[in-house]
Amino acid sequence: MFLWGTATASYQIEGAATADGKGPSIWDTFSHQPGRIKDGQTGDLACDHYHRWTEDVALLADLGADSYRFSLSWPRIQPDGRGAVNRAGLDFYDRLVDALCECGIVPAATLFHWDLPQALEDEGGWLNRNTSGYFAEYAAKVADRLSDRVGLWITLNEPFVHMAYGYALGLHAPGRTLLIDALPAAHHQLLGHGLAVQALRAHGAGQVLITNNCTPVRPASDSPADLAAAGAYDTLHNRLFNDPVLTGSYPDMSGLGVSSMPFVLDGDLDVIAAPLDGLGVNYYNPTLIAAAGPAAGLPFEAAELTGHPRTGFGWPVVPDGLRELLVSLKEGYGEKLPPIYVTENGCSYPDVPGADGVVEDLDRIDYLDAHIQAVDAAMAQGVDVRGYYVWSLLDNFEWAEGFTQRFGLVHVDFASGRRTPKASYHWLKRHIAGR
Ligand code: IFM
Repeated sequence: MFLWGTATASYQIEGAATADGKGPSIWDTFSHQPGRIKDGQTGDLACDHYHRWTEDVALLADLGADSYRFSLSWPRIQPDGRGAVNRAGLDFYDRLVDALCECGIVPAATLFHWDLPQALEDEGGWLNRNTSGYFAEYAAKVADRLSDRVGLWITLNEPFVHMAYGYALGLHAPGRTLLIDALPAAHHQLLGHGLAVQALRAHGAGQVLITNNCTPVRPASDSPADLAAAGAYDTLHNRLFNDPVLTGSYPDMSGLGVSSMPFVLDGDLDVIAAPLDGLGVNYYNPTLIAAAGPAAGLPFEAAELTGHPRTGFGWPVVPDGLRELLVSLKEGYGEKLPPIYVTENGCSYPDVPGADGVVEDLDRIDYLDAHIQAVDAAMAQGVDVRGYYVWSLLDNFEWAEGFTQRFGLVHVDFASGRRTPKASYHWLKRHIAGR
């Protein structure tokens, strides 16, 4: 069965930052630091989903969604990232999962979508190998309670983005600026993934995936320098995260100036390469890469991909990039590639309700229509795609951009919390019903 769904993440929608025993996450800390988030916003309230979740489940049911991808807030469940479960926190997800099942919606639960417990960050976060083990313990506790009803488990969301933005560039929590020295944060996330797969399976989980953010990489020119830079970027963004999971080995990192990775210990890659039931793929746009000047800290830099329409975020709209990506994964990994779930795809536009309250987000309809056609085209080329999740169900907290980027099928008035389905929601509802 092909699953039509929508996706969200805990810190982006839940609010209730300190409710019912929840501990602080690195995003609670980071968003309260002056200058980190546009307009000084935080996720303290966000969409207040923690209190309005029944409304949101009703929206999913009315949409006709087959599945809902959400993430669990680790510090809501283990306030310090280890030890005893905070019962109220896990109860929240238990009720959500029950309500989804009652509506016939398959819960797709992501264990980690970037809101690491601050207590673990205080010990080094993902730079500390111990975090991988704590992550597996958390996975076991959650699966113990929910695995009888959760249909799809996703260990990590976009470990590349968490490493790059959080540990290399400092644009996201925890705000570290280590450039290439952030690599241990990649490896320890992947090790945590592998250990969590074992824990999930031991505690009754069915289908287990990882979600990677993937981008087709294009060189800015045919010059040897740009070609080498594009290769290096492809290694860092895509292959560093797909290769170990799917093939049990890391790619050659020499294009990035990395000759050894001493933090990779014997046996780690066997753990990381545990067989999966699917690969989650998040696609937004291709990336154009040029060689960086000698003074730059990394050998590449992003160039502007021109000739395409742009979303409100300024991201190029390139639907065929999704087909190209899916086909290249099949060609690159062959038999080792499990079924693919497009676990995120979507766009932000500055949607404003009209005088009649209607949000006519026709750009989003065009965007979704074209990208769904791209998935169809990839399937026609033999790629085994099992699901498509729109990012996002609701307008929400877009990390460093605060509330300035609206990705939702449903408009949220952040002052009142009022939800208004946009024209794209009604379009997708008809589309799902028609398939
Ligand atoms: O909002 C994010 C999400 O948390 C991860 N993937 C990309 C989305 C849009 O930037």
